[in-house]
Amino acid sequence: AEDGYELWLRYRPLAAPALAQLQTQARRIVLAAPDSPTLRAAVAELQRGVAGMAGRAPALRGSVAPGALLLALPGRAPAGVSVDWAALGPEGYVLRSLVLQGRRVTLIAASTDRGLLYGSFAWLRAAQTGADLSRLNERSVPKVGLRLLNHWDNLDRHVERGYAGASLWDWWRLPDIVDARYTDYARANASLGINGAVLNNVNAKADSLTAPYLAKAAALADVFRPWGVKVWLSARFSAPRELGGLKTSDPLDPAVRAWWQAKAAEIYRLIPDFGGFLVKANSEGQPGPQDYGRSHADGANMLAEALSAHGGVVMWRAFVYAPEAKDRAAQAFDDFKPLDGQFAPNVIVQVKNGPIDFQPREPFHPLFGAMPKTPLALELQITKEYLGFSTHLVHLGPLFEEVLKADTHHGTTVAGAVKAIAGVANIGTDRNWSGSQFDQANWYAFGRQAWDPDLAAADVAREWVAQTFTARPAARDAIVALMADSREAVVDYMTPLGLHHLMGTGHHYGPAPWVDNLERADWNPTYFHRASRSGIGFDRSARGSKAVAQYAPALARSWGDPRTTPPELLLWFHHLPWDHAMPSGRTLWAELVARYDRGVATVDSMARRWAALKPDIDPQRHAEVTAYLTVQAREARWWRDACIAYFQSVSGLPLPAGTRPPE
Ligand code: GCW
Repeated sequence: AEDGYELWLRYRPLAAPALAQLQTQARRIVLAAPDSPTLRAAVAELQRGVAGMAGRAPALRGSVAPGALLLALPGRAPAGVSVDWAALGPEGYVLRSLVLQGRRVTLIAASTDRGLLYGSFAWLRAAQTGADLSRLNERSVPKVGLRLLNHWDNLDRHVERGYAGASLWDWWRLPDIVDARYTDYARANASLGINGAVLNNVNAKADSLTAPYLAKAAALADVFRPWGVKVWLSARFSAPRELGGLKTSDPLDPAVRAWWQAKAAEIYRLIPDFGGFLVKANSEGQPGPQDYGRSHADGANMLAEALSAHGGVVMWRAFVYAPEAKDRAAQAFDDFKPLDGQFAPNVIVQVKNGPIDFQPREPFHPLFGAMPKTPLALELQITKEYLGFSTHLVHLGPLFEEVLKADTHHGTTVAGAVKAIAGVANIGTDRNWSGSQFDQANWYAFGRQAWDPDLAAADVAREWVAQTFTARPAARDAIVALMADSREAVVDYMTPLGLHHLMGTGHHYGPAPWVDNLERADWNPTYFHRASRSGIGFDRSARGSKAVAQYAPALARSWGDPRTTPPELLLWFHHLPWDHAMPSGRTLWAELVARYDRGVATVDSMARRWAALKPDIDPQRHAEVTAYLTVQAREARWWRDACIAYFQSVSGLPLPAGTRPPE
């Protein structure tokens, strides 16, 4: 059945002439490298892929012959192979068609087993996407060394903000029962170059650090290891008190430090390549160093000390906001920027892409580029907490691209300013892993764009479509276009023009711009949009919260003035009268309504274009996507009509001339 279980590793039979080409290019596999679990994984994957696409698996042979796939490490490569091995680093690879002693072969070369694994997946990707396998010449080196999934998975298998079933990790049956699905999970990640997974929720339970759970985590680590995926854990800061029976978890207390050191040693005995801890501290009620009057740096450094002897890393999250802050968007910068230079070398400060919380559109977070002495991680959300869950078709590649390539004006892009990229996973026990077919593309885009932030989202989407739905150019490109349009559509029908956080309380699904009575003011949609009789928007300019001054001077200047702020961010930074003149010639009010309408129209067009693709897609997946698009078209209207009606009730303005009344 075409249920999507195989993700982008489908390896369906190729048609002529691609079939003949693959058969000539993959007649045997030759290893110029010592045997290892990772190489066995690579060879098994190549055999599986070729068997699927060409009907016959190439055997592993000792000698080079025409049509060989030659996997080579430095010092083992046959004469005639010249590769700049050092430039490949620990993960890069080369794919090259070449003639070796008169035989045409394909070289997959890397400095490490893991590089060969990534190169093997790249070759399979080339085969699945219809590349000319006789003329390969590709060299790829990841630009960011740590590329992690963050699972917000609880130990009871509920996934916080998860819309794809339960947690994959069957804690009850582990460590003795090891589901084959864990291997498929690791394969999928390896195919994208994802090299780490934080198994448990950042809203962590101390239990995950107890001996029984560590044994379970170790069993997963054993499965993931050949595929180059390291296990990490979220650590609860109060664990010394909760588990160790200590009176305190004060990071400067010697007994607390000793507890964490012993805990780290225990973990590394079980998981020698353990990645490290991810920590959410003093954020949304989680315990942290501030409970003891200590700083984020004190807390992070104490854990870093415990991990450093083992080569481990602390990812310390910067997602903090207190009810007292006058602008929630400004707080992380205010708290963390002064700590620049105070963190231990194995601490990475993990910053969400934007200063609020994974909205359909945010400006990039002002900490990027602003903490030159501190390694930073970029945290993206693959699960679509604020973008219609797994029900709405929203492709995140363009959102990821926007933030990765954003110029911080501190001399680097956001991608250039980070040492790690983390994605909050959208994976669960659903047969299709991600809750919907198209949500698989968000996992895919995350991995590929984290590996190479310079990639264009559309190119990555094209690869994904070719490997999943169809490689036929016309249909493939129609799907890619639909995916590309989907991101701006959700911005338009939920939160256009820089509006943010208008979603229903708690669950964050559907519109609720009217909510103004939550226990914390900074959770209310009215806090964010500030609509009144006179205008709308959050003033973060010099006249308002001044948060715009957290950006580099050139940006602070242009975003500090409504005339030079792009319409996409206008109401993020400014509070403006309803009749403010927009570049389109419309008033702000008319522009807002036009954008909501445009969002609905785009979803309708996506549904029409998908319907026209029926002959190109298998019935099961075509019907599944159609059903979701029907919901999305209805809910885009719900968003538009509720928001416009609410803003009208506040502004007292009539609908702009020419606006269709709600259906
Ligand atoms: O996006 C918000 C979510 C919380 C989440 C928190 C965070 C894990 O609503 O569910 O908690 O952010 O990122 O810590």
